[in-house]
Amino acid sequence: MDFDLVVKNGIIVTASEVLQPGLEIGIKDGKIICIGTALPASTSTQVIEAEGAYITPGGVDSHVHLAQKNSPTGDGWETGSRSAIAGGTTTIIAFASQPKDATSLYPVLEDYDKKAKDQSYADYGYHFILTNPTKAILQEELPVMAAQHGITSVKLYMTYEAMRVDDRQVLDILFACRSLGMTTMIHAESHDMINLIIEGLERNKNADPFFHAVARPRIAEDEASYRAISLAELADAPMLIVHMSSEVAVNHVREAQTRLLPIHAETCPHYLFLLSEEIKGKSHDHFSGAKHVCSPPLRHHPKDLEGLWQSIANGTFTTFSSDHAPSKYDHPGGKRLGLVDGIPRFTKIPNGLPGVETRIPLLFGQTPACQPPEKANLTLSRFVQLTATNPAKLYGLAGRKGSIAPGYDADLIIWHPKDTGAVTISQDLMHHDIDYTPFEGVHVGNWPRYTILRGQVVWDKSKGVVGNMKYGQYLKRGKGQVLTGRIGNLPRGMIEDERRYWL
Ligand code: DUC
Ligand code: ZN
Ligand code: ZN
Ligand code: ZN
Repeated sequence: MDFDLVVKNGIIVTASEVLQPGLEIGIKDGKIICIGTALPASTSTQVIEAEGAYITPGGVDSHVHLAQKNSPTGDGWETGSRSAIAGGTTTIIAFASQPKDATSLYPVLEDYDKKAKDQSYADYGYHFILTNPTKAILQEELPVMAAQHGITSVKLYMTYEAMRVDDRQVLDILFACRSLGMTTMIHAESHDMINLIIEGLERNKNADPFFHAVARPRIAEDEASYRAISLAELADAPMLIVHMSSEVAVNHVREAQTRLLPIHAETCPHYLFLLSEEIKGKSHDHFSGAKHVCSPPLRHHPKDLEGLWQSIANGTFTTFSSDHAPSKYDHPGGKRLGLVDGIPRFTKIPNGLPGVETRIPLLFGQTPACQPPEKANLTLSRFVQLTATNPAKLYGLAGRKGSIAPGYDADLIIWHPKDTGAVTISQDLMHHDIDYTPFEGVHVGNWPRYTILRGQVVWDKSKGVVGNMKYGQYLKRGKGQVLTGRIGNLPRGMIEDERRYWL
């Protein structure tokens, strides 16, 4: 076999093991052909010597917002995907968002296809955000979207007037998705609790960015998460609760998993590394807390972080995604959204942070590859599960993305050998089209030396982005797998016994 690329002598890490040092990965036509020793190299074979380096699967970021109309100064596909590969992510699943007045998903798909085609450095797919789930969409369009276009997941919002669906609509969607083998993602926060608090804050003229965190307390997430799980249990359908930030809410998920329900949880770097003090603003710029406004908000206490780190380590979280949902701080024309005539109005600040580039290095920094073992409670295999293997399986990319094995796409991160490659995150190093990073000044113990997508080096830390914007391919995804609990015939008593009377 004449390989196109052989990666030699690294330490290969998969979701289940850390392989012995010294193995070689043979790659041809973008695929991993074999893992072995003394692989032949011809004059046309590119060889990468990776002695002392860990090799992990290219990252799969299953929660990325690009080119959405509700964030006009956010990243588009070119800059968002460029930022992804610079941080080790080779696959992004972004959102195609249904406007509330759209009664068909076809124009929505066409619109996003236009924005993404030939503009992506990374391989990509979409989840639909459903805001208006008509009968025709659920019964006629979703089956076609799944079978022909490979879109096998949807996201729903329980809050935001412009996007939210009510509990009955959530149920209708869950039943439709269940029969199609689609995964439902849900943003779980109590709309009514949040609205009531915002009314009170406005009455009392509490409008600084920090009050965003006051308006969305943990209990709003806890209640909505439990409600979402209950709706999924009634429908007996898989669900992933996105961007979880509350330990109590995550405990609801864990309890559901213990009962073998197909409930998954996702968290994001900002909830693990940042606290709400970031939203308070700096003395030189009173409004700068706007840079850290996201929903759910950053939480108040170090104890909040501890609970989430435990759930990272113990397997409650299935995925660790960026929720890259940025807007510029200084908008073109000198405007800052959320400053109205110079006065802060936190309800007008766009929600979401940039993070597609920093996601993987931040988590890798918590593994024994970077930290002394007693400090790092995250194994290298767990890092791989969270950043690549699990999102690939959950969203229908198993067998192709998210692992290092024969037959898989040759998507790899090659890390610097231990004790080299450390970086202090700063805006100067970023490849997004946003004017700040919320992780400014955070130290990470390593950074990808190379990112490889389908056998091509697309990021070389000594040169920068060396990939091509037209190289990213659209991914038609298959049915997702349930990674926690199981689906069908659940030993749950009442609901299970009685369902036959009404289904
Ligand atoms: N939900 C997201 O998924 N991203 C950003 C903001 C939000 O509310
Ligand atoms: Zn959300
Ligand atoms: Zn103020
Ligand atoms: Zn999001």
